[in-house]
Amino acid sequence: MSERGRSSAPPSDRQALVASRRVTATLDELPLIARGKVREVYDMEGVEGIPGVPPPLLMVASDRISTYDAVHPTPIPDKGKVLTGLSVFWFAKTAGIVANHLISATDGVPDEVRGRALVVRRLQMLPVECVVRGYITGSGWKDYQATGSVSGIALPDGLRESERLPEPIFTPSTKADVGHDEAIDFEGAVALVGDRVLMERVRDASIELYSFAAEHALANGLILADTKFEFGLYQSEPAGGAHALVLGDEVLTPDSSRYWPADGYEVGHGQPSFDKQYVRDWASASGWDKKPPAPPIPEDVVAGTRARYVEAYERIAGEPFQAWLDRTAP
Ligand code: Q0Z
Repeated sequence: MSERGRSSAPPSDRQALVASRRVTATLDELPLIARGKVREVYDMEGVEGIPGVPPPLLMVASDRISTYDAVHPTPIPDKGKVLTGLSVFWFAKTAGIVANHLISATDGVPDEVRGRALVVRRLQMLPVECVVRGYITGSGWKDYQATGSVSGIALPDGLRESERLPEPIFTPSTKADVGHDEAIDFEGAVALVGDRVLMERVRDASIELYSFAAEHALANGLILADTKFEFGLYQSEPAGGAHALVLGDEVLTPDSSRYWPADGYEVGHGQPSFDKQYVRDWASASGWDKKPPAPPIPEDVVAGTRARYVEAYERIAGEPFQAWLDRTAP
């Protein structure tokens, strides 16, 4: 007999909660708590209420795409599903390095966002972006050219653009609410987090995650030039329990990382983005001044870009993208 049916005693608060909730809410019933350029976070409070355990969150990836920091009005079909599938792949592959926030890609996920949403544990996020670089490019290349260092780490003389570094480096940044994150050194991260030993664990886990992923990617024809992680603390007990370090947000996706095709890699200049290069090339040639609003993307560029995202999934996860769609279908 069911838990509710067994007793004639009045239901406990817990039983009332369980009995009153629907198994899965629809998206419009959930409070939006954070919105990024291409993703949203919803509060699942009341959906899975367990006294003493913080209610989970729902992270939803859209099909929106940004180039040059501006979001285009044209979606890339399945981009949100590719990125969500890749995050899940990496969460599973790296769970032995560090715990992560993933609860489920199916249970509790509203039908309308199946495949592109994850139910995750609510964390107390650390106020630093944990960037790891294995190659010298982007803002790291600019800083190196200006100072010979990145994030307070002195690098060898004579590095050329896009060159592989002797070893991966941890180059944290602040989390800006608006505008760009500001590069800081390790001591700056320690000051923000307020716990040196914790920050050392975060740095070491970040470098281990990057090294593992870069090796896997390269074996599949992709260079992982750099990536960004976000960590949080999870209080497992209702009160007074230990705070566990947990990997959150999205991980090792093309939106949080720079993936380059290994084929054609050449030092001495910038490398094409594995996923966004068609859009960037088209946007540059279109005469757009790269200031918002971003222009609509033509059909053939959308199709080519979608194919690159699917190819990234299949190369990294080592399975047809259809397998992800099948596993997460309502
Ligand atoms: C991450 C963000 C996004 C906008 C909140 N597990 C967690 N616990 C608590 N907070 C977060 C997470 Cl992932 C959390 N963000 C960043 C993500 C849209 C902002 F999809 N915000």
